[in-house]
Amino acid sequence: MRILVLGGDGYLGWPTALHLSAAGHDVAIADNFARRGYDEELGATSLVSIAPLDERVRVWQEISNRRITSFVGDLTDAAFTTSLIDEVRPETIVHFAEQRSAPYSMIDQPHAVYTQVNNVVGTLNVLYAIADIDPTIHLVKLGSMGEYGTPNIDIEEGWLEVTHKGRTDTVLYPKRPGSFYHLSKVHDSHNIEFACRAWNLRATDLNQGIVYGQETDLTKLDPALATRFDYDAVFGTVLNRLIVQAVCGHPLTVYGSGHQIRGMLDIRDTVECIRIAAENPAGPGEFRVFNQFTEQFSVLQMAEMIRDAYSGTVHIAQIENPRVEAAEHYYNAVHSRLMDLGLEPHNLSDTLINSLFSITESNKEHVDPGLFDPSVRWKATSSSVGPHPVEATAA
Ligand code: NAD
Ligand code: USQ
Repeated sequence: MRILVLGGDGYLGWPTALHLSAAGHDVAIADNFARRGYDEELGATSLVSIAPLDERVRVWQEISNRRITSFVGDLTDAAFTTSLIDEVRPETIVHFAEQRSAPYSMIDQPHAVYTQVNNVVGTLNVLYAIADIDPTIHLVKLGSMGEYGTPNIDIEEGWLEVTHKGRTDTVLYPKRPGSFYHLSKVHDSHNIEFACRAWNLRATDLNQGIVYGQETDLTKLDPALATRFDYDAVFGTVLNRLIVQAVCGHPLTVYGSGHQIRGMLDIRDTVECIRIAAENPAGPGEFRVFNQFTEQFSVLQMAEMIRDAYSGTVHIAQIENPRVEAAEHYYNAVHSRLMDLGLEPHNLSDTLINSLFSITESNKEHVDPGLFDPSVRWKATSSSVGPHPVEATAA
């Protein structure tokens, strides 16, 4: 099928575009390079160097003889979004294209506003373009497990049956997320569910857990196909960060008790989940929610697994938590729908952890230890300096 990957230059969007292209789909991608701009703003870079988008696409075509068409533009520009979807005429849109860091959204007022405008307006523009151009397009939207927060009851897949004063209804699962970024995903989910109800659109909201890993079979084929590997305190996700810290001899930055539990998945499972969701579309008018993670761990458990797997000495530091989040909580999230559709998960193992150790070892001289300690606190600040994503230039 024809698939448009929005955010196709990102950590997950690029390997997903490769995976879908290799599976025989006709893939186009769009991106505004905002993620490369946050690097400039924060003075951080991916530990593994990443090629410009035009080079990535060219090398993939040389290796696979398959073409990925690329477009450069901003989804918050409604005219761009509409003309993009009109030109590509996809059967499926996979939407990764959002500001995705919780700490970035909590830097100050301009970053919170930027995050919510970028994410909510971009998604609204996509919904309007689908409704105007072709309501049969299946939207596969990346949401987040963090939308749910840490409720004291089991987390269901998107919907909850509630009996109240003797009457029963099925309602969207109540959300209590922990950052303005995660809240942007909740707002998206509500907007998408409404668009399915009002305009008969079809959508799959993938409430994804925290992704770890840096390689898929396809990104390994050539250095120009590599995806990002972030370890800084704003964009690095927890397991990737702790691995780089272990190799560099820095104490592992466990925030607080480390008893926070999160759903996790391997990047190889992310790309496969997207393929499965795309090839098994939601029905007309259906707002479908899958919880996309494979295992759950506490942060401390992850730190201990890394310490036990590493050949050198690893010190675990339980530092003051810069975030506002529950330290001790119940966590039991249903995640069966992707397995029912055939996902065969890669569980976190010493083999995977060791492969991340060796990726880090080979790039160790580029690590900036100044990026390890948390730089953003969840207290309210208002500053006049806002985000400045790089200018979009033609790919
Ligand atoms: P990423 O920042 O690496 O990729 C997002 C891409 O979207 C970037 O290339 C960025 O330039 C682009 N983008 C952002 N705003 C845009 C706009 N307005 N117009 C066009 N392009 C825009 O992030 P990622 O880690 O690949 O995450 C992809 C998606 O998956 C995000 O929606 C994120 O919230 C979600 N997600 C990620 C994780 C994770 O652990 N990385 C976990 C759960 C969910
Ligand atoms: N944490 C530490 N030490 C660190 C970094 C993080 O203890 O050095 C803790 C945090 O306090 C938090 C947990 O680890 O409790 C996860 O933090 P994270 O930065 O890995 O993940 P998070 O902020 O939740 O965001 C990431 C992605 C986001 C995605 C989300 C999935 O950046 O795009 O939506 O994971 S989920 O967590 O399921 O919402």
